Amino acid sequence: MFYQVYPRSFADGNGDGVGDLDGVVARLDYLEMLGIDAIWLNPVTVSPMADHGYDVADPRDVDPLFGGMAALEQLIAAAHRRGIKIVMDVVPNHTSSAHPWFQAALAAGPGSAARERYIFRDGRGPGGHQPPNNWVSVFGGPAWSRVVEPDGAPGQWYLHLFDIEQPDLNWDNPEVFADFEKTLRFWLDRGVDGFRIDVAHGMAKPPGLPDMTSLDNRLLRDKDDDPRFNQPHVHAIHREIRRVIDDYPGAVTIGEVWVHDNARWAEYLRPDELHLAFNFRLAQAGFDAAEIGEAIENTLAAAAIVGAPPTWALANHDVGREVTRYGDGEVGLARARAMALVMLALPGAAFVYNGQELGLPDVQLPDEVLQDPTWERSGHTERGRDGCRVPLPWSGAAAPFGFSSSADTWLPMPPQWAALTVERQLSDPGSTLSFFRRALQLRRARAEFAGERVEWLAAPGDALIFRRGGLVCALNTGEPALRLPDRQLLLASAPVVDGRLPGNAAAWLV
Ligand code: TEU
Repeated sequence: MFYQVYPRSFADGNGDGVGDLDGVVARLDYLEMLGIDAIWLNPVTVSPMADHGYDVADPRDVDPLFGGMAALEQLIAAAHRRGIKIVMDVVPNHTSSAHPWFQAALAAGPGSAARERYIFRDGRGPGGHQPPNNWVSVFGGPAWSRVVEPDGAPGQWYLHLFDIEQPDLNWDNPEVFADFEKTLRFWLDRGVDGFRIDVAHGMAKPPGLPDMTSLDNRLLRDKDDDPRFNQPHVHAIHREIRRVIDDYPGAVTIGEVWVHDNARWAEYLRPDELHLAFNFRLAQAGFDAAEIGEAIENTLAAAAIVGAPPTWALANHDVGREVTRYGDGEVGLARARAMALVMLALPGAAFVYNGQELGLPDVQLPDEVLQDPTWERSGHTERGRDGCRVPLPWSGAAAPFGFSSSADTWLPMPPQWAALTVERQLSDPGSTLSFFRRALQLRRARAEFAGERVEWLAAPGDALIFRRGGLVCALNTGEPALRLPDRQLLLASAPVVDGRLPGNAAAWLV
């Protein structure tokens, strides 16, 4: 059970309106009470925060915004005392443009060794005015920006698959891995238990950087025919990473692998590559029995190719919150609770995104507060990911709901969240938080939650019933109530009357 902490939004310890590591330490009792095994921390390393930490200027130090190195050391120690592991985010595909390497590359000019650490190319056409190829940035606009050379002349172009301030590293240069190895060892030596590897299907670029053949909407998504990602020689990089990780028994790697074809996705999980990889199918499925069944089957099948444990997530800081995806309001929340039971019944590793246990929805934010680079880069056509990153409500009746001592939180918190605070929900046995606590407790304690196999039982078209070990999970996505199998009810996401499960609900039976 991983719990994803988005550090900007979890809890603010120093009252600057942005969450930090002291805030996480202060809330460890809460996480312990939830019964999690590990925290995945989104990036806390030194960053100008153009992409909220995914633009790393120093991968071996903690940003002062989050409390600096001392705060992380304290968190590691305090979490370990509670038996909670800490997984950090590492970002090998790119650095920040403020990284000393990139600054040196700008200063050194074309043909220099410093430029060889990134992907600099001359432009095409007269005067080199056209970018080197037609690649687009995941956040919108071209994936190339032109620099001004030290002599003041318009110069070369550099590749950035994400923001302008996130130049892609040149992984064909051995210095790049050598430095990444230093980073991995640096954190492992300080007691970190593993890494979530950002854009783990990136890094390797195809020889000659051929044009993309299809330019249909690739904002915040890609497809398998895309030359920007999933190049075969990325696997050599993962094997090198694994050699380092194997020096630290028990350490784990979790790759962010946006590869849709099962066979190609599974390649990342071969015995000498990653331990785990995110599979986003469940997060992409609508609230529809057939779609959900298909996503589960597919995820299990993909992991089975290499005998790796499957992973499950309904939300994260990129894809948005499932309450909203399932229709928002009461219906969205009911469905999200149902899907929590489905996810937590399945074998493998489950990821809960902070606030999911409170049933938080995405927030419709006004234009003027948006911060995700996607908003600007897409020419204000894509609002970006801020709506799922609003700070967590802890207590009290008005914003900032105990998140911070400052009312000026980095994103505004909606007044309706008074009903969703941790404090309110802890005192209400019918709350989403109480429901999650119970579900997580059962998942940990009950012997029925065992076994790698999922067996499908007969169910009507708008329902799913599966057995895993001694547990049966039933999901009703339709309107009519579903007659549950004749077993003992362990937990349901909505009241079960006379053995009948209402629509938009799920149940666990033993
Ligand atoms: O995400 C990568 C990302 O943007 C994916 O959502 C994208 O759809 C995919 O890579 C396309 O293949 C990670 C982080 O989770 C995200 O927050 C960062 O903004 C991004 O990398 C850049 O570091």
